[in-house]
Amino acid sequence: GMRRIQVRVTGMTCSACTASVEGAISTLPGVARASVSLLQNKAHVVFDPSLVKDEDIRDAIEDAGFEAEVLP
Ligand code: 9UX
Repeated sequence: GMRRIQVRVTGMTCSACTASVEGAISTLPGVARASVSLLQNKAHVVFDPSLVKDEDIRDAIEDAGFEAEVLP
């Protein structure tokens, strides 16, 4: 089945930042949906855990230049 997580994302200051985080997550295999809130400093991601792991999502956000922490 699909897994959904929330990720705390810090360092986003404008809507282009949120777009770039969404883009970075969306290109990963197995990601069905990625939405990022600038006001909440959070990403919601729905994905197939057989294709991509929590850590891969965190790493993609960090590679895009932001700090990321998967929330419990
Ligand atoms: Mo504009 Mo958001 O440079 O970093 S994309 S503030």
